[in-house]
Amino acid sequence: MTEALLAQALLALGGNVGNSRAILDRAVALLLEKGDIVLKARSADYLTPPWGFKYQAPFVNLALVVETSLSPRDLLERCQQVELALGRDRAHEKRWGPRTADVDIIAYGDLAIDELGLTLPHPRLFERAFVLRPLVEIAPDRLIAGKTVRQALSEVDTTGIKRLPPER
Ligand code: A4P
Ligand code: MG
Repeated sequence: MTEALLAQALLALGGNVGNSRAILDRAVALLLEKGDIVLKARSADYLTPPWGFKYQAPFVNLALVVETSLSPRDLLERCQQVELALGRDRAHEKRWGPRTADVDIIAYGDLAIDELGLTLPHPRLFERAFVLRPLVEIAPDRLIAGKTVRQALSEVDTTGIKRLPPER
């Protein structure tokens, strides 16, 4: 019997419309539902000041380490299916504006690709404390483009980011 090859991937989730913690919990459950994405670690939830477009509500962000038998494209498609299932409406949202659930692939193994619709590692990762702060909790020594998550975090401004206590 041949086993499907598993890749380690890092996912970043965020949202600022509705009950974001409940919505992101649901997003995690939906990602794992089919069994081809296996959770290895989940960060706490963080409350983060809006990045990019500043005049909007704070976000809730979290990060996941997963293993998956899905290809990078299939993983992206799954992430987008989950966004849609949770009511994300790409047609009516502005870039970097409010959204119910955003699921980004931060890294997939050590793959570096820059294709239409999929860039890995995520192109804006090193500018985003809202990605790096949750991620350092679960993958501090993970190398992304030659840099550890810990080192990348030390180079961004984490002002205003708050770790949220567990809800239950
Ligand atoms: N895409 C390419 N590479 C990837 C990848 N590695 N992972 C493409 C996921 N998607 C990737 O995505 C636009 C397109 O990127 C997708 O169709 C996919 O094919 P999008 O989610 O609509 O992104 P966007 O809003 O246009 O831009 P970007 O930079 O991905 O922004 P985000 O991350 O979606 O920004 N502030 C805080 N504090 N926390 C947040 O979570 N999020 C946003 C939204 C803005 N400000 C925020 C936060
Ligand atoms: Mg996205």
